[in-house]
Amino acid sequence: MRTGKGEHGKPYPLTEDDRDDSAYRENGFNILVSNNIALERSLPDIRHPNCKHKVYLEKLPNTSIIIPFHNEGWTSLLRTIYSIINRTPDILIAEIILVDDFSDREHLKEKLEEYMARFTKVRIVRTKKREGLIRTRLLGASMAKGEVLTFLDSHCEVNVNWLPPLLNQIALNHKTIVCPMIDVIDHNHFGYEAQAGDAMRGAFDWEMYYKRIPIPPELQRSDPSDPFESPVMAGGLFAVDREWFWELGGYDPGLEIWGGEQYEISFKVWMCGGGMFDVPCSRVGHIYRKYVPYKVPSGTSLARNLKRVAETWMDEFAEYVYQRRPEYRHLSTGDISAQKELRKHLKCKDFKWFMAAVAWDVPKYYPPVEPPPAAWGEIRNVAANLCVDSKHGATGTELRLDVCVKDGSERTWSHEQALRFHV
Ligand code: UD2
Ligand code: MN
Repeated sequence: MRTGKGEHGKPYPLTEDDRDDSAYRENGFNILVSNNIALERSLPDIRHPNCKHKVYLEKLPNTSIIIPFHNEGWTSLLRTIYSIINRTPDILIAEIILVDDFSDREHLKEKLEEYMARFTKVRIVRTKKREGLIRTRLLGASMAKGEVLTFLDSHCEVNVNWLPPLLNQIALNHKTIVCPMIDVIDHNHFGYEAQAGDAMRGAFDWEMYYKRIPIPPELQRSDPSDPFESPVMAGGLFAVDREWFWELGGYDPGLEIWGGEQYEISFKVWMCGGGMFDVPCSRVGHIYRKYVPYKVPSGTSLARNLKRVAETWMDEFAEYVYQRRPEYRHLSTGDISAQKELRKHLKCKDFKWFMAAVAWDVPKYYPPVEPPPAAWGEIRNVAANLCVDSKHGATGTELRLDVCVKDGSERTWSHEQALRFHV
């Protein structure tokens, strides 16, 4: 019944002034728009219709919800909390732990503590120096008392009944990690919608870019709203049994600032006796940024994180990464003996097994050894007189229709792209 700008997840009508780059600079998304939308705005219920008829176990485990943040905007952080409080059965929340990764913005200091005092379940903890999102999540996890740990980014909006379907899957098998469908909150106008293709498997290419690929027919369920297996997660939004998380060694604490941790946790849950599912009846919106607004300390790099993960978990397949990223060969990973010891101790299967048993469909889209182009030419929609173009977007490589460019539209198409168009 709510009315107002941005309600029901509708795009906020932007004026020319709202579009100024200054609105984006601090957060990588439009904070003016965020400030003008209600903190408790309504969202469209875009779940599969079957979700309304699902029944879950009567007794579900409770969860600590852990939210790391570094210099998060005031209204985007608050909207995350309100969406959780308003759309989650209270009995399932053990606590909400906000973990401040050494922010310096004034509104995140006393003002935040005073504001959060009204929520009895919210705790605020702070790192003593900038740790990066991985060790910040670990700090939250180390203090958590809930039976399950649920991680979210600090600029999310959870949707209708998002939590029970996640907890249910863990209650059925405590060695399962589960992820919600991550919906897109537009960084310009805050419109809420599903990602292109919606329910897809998490994958990666051999430069270790995160990708999404269609669910192969072999894994499609008769009820499309049922959980399905996914080889790797996007990273930020997932739930895991607390004891199982620590049995798996948590995250590698040698991972710095941002990135790579999604592969580490995904590879290890599969290779060390567990599994991972995406749950279509659980939906959480996330603001995908236009650009990264915060500083990354020197001496840390995504490349180093990825090499740590590759060296620990990927065995001979790491070579495919180094062939595309020769500069990684000479990069120092630091000490990874504890990670290798953990892998031995847990008697984890090898990466060859992971590729054959779990990620067997990934090479169809991203072959480790690049074959010659699958097709050459222009893909034109004759009715619209538009051509297919590919562009690297926030949620992976996106294919879209664009005006046909003389010479430019005629190009080679990779195996993966040709597959999508059945060329
Ligand atoms: C994606 C993930 C993110 C993480 C990352 C890879 C989703 C929706 N998002 O990037 O969760 O897995 O890939 O590492 O799957 N933060 C800190 N300290 C820092 C930097 C970030 O606490 O030094 C916080 C930040 O406030 C946010 C979270 O960590 O709550 C993730 O950071 P992000 O939003 O910049 O990452 P994102 O969504 O681009
Ligand atoms: Mn994020």
